[in-house]
Amino acid sequence: METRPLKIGITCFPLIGGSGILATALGAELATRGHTVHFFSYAKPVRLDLSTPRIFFHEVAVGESSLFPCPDYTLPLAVKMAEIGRAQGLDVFHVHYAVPHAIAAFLATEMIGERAPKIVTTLHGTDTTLLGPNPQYRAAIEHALNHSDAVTTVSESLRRQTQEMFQLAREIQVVPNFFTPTPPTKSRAEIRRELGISDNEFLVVHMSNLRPVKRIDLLLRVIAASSRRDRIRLLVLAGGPFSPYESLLDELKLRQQVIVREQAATVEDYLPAADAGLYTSEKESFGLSILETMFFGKPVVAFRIGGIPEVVGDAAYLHEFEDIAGMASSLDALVDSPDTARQLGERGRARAEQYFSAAHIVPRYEAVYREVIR
Ligand code: GMT
Repeated sequence: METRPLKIGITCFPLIGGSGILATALGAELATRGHTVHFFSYAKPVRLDLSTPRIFFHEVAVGESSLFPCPDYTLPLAVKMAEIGRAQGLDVFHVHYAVPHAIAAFLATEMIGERAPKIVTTLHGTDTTLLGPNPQYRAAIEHALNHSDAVTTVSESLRRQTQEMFQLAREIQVVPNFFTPTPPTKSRAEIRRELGISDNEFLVVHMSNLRPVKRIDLLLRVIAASSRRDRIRLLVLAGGPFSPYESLLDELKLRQQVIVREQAATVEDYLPAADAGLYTSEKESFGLSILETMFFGKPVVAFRIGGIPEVVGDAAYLHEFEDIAGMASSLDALVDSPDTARQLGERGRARAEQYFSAAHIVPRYEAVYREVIR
């Protein structure tokens, strides 16, 4: 198999969300391994460092025309991907999400014609769980998947759901997500001091974009149900507005317990201060935030849904969806026994390093690329 460095186009969403974060980290890892990576998005992905050698970013302006009923992104994206794909002789378009990215990649390769880049589509969840059942999108997603040269999902659970949802005449490979923690810039004590957390308080962290699927209502109810609630503080690192949950804070009398930091891009600056992670999503194809929490050796409490069991194995406390009392008693157990918390956290860290490090996962994507261009 040839081993020359590849030219890879990565198309992703730029916001704080697992898929964009994963795509950005993947691009950075690929570049350090000698490949050239061209990012396409409507804004610079939040964690993208443009000073990294061999990384380029192509901003795509959303199309506005008085002829259209609403702005259009897919066609300008396809045009930009075709232009750069042709000019740079890209080998692969690795698109994160079928809608609209794989559709744009399909159009771009049609425009380029012969020698067009191969298409690798990675599904992160929503294409299958939210858009798949929607008849306005389903056939387009199916078409984009069937016309990709390879399709990957981030968990076995999502692979199964995708096969059930669509008529696919193709294999799907599972390539799980990875994470590389960067060294924190502040000590645990410093961060706790800044957050106003005292030594005998137990800091629970939750990181997400707060979409409805993250079930922030349940998150707050678990804290409220804990018999150790007076010793618990909850830090929400929010990739979206917290305002819809303010009234619930008052209803549950949790205002003193909850600290919210909106748009916190660098989780490393907070995770060392935490004692546990709490995740209450009703759907989660992987749970990159959970993996990030594990990498910092913090025990995780979550629901047994989607891809979460594949990520945590036996290194977390998992409960049936909506078992608030069960989750609260797991939190209590961690508050009461720092040794248990430490051991569970260390087991999670070991599992994260063993199965979900860049060294383990990035070569699997490289193998997918080599396979499709072979
Ligand atoms: O979960 C979100 O709201 C964001 C979304 C995204 O695209 O960034 O996350 C999805 O992709 C992540 C990275 O693969 C996964 O860790 C998340 O589990 C997945 N979200 C869902 O399936 C709801």
